[in-house]
Amino acid sequence: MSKPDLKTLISELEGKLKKELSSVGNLKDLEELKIKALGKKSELYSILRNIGELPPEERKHAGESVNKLKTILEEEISKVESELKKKAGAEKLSAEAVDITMPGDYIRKGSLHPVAQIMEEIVEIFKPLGYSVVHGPEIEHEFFNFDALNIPGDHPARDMQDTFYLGKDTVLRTHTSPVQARTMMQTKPPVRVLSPGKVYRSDYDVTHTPMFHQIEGLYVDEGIKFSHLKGTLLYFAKRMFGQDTSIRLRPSYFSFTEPSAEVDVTCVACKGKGCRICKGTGWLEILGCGMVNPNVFKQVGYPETMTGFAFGMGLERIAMLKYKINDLRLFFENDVRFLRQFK
Ligand code: 2NM
Repeated sequence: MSKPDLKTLISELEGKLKKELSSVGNLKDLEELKIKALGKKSELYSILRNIGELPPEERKHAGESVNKLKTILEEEISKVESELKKKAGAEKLSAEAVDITMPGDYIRKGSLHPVAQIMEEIVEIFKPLGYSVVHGPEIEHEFFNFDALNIPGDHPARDMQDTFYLGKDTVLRTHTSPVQARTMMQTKPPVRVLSPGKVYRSDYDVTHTPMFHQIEGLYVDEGIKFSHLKGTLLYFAKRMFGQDTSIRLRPSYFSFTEPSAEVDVTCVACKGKGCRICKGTGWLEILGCGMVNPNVFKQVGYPETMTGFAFGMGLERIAMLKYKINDLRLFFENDVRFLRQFK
């Protein structure tokens, strides 16, 4: 049998490779075929290499036919490649598709801490009376925490036992009244402000924590009387604990107010009949208050004729009464099972 001529060889190779190409089903197999058809070890390449052995007049034609086949194969392969890529892309898309008819992931919403909720609630109650909120530093100078508030140097409240001293004359504020002293020094009356925030006292047992929250109110103008204080507090108590709530004032003492009083509300548990919670009295203490002591006005540079009232309360205590919580420590443990009840 004579050696097949080049033309036959090429057309057989073309037929064979095209057939193989038509049965390739994925990009990996295509890559293998590409190497087999066009690589250094391919039949096509070996034909090309042997062209040098042909008689010179046949070489040109042979070279052209091999190159023509090479171009055809490259084109066919790239056509198949782009089809396979398209197919693979579509498969990937449908595999990754989101089923929008499935129920969504449940995203748990957070909520404010009950003490923060009480704080906001009190601010909202006083807003319609014209009060605005003021803030101040938690690290306070002795002057604002004590002197400006008519608490003298030898007063027991200034003792290391009750107050966290950070330096000779800097303290962690023991109440939010220094914010009000600062406000008075910065603004001319009338002044109507609320100062909510953290306060610190060196005290730690079942009913006391070294940090707790207070809100204090201050109303200063000419002609402010004790009756304004009483009316304001009754309005507050009814909004906070219900319209059927009454208040009772008992005389008390604070160095920054004169006269001073402690305020009780109708017991939230028994509505005044007397129970274990109010120790049979029908009343629960909620805050302290009084007419601002003229010595305070003097300290902040207000005229002698100025009048005003102030009040202050512990937010944890109000939250405990309102939500009927029996253990102060629950506010500080941040157990989500407790906190989730205040959504
Ligand atoms: C209270 C009770 C009574 C009070 C006094 C002042 C200021 F700055 F005007 F002097 N601010 N807050 C005050 C008065 C606070 O808390 C139980």
